[in-house]
Amino acid sequence: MSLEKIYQDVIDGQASAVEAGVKAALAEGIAPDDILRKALIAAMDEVGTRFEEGEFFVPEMLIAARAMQTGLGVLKPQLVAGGIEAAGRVAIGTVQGDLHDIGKNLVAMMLEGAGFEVNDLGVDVGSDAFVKAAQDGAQVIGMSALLTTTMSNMQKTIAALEAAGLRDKVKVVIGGAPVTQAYANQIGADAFAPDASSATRRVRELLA
Ligand code: B12
Repeated sequence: MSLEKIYQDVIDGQASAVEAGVKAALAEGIAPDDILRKALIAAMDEVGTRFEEGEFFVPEMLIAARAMQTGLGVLKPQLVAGGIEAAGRVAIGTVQGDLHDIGKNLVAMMLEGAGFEVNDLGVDVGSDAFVKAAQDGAQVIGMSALLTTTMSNMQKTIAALEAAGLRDKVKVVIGGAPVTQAYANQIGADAFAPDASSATRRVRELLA
């Protein structure tokens, strides 16, 4: 099974072909990380480019995203294998107004794989729900945003944590395509990570 075939099937939104392709690639011994990066994530990048260029519209983006999620589902056991000790408690969600969850799900999976207990709050998560998660014992709050228009809701959550007297009790890590280290500094987040594997590293560092 070639990675190019899986890549193309994601772009074409062929979920069952992606499922079969990922299974075949794993059976052939192709590294899960290569399948993830070179086929699934690379395809979503291409979908984003086509959307920007006006070649793809929301429906195409949506069916490609479904195909990607199907592939991720097959990879999940491989990505989370090996986690044993409870390394800490993380609550993660996509901020209010934002429905993108593929990246957030991937970060959640990698954290689980690294032994963290993950409370996935889902998408369109308001400040109150993040505050509640911190009150319920999360040591780290992870926020994802894919839209420049929803990024500012990260800052709102940080303000809400401060208002609830919780800011010094939890660490805040942020990510998502438009988010940068500079933005994290600007809003007073404790860490930023550009991808799921570095997210795990950063969360480990925060709790060390
Ligand atoms: C798939 C997709 C969709 C799907 C989402 C399906 C789903 N279940 O997630 C659908 C079709 C629903 C969608 C809708 C929209 N989308 Co859209 N979408 C995308 C697309 C193509 C891919 C995103 C993706 O999944 N990437 C793959 C994952 C793995 O990458 P990632 O999310 O960046 O995550 C990684 C890192 O960022 C990081 N990370 C992510 N989260 C976190 C969290 C933490 C704590 C940490 C540490 C790290 C981290 O780690 C992840 C793994 O490595 C992007 C283009 C792109 N290249 O980003 C556009 C894009 C994000 N969408 C865009 C737009 C405009 C929209 C819409 C407004 C379109 C419309 N007119 O309706 C709507 C908004 C809906 C809403 N309210 O949220 C724009 C945003 C432009 C902007 N600057 O704001 C983009 C960039 C496309 C473009 N090039 O124009 N979209």
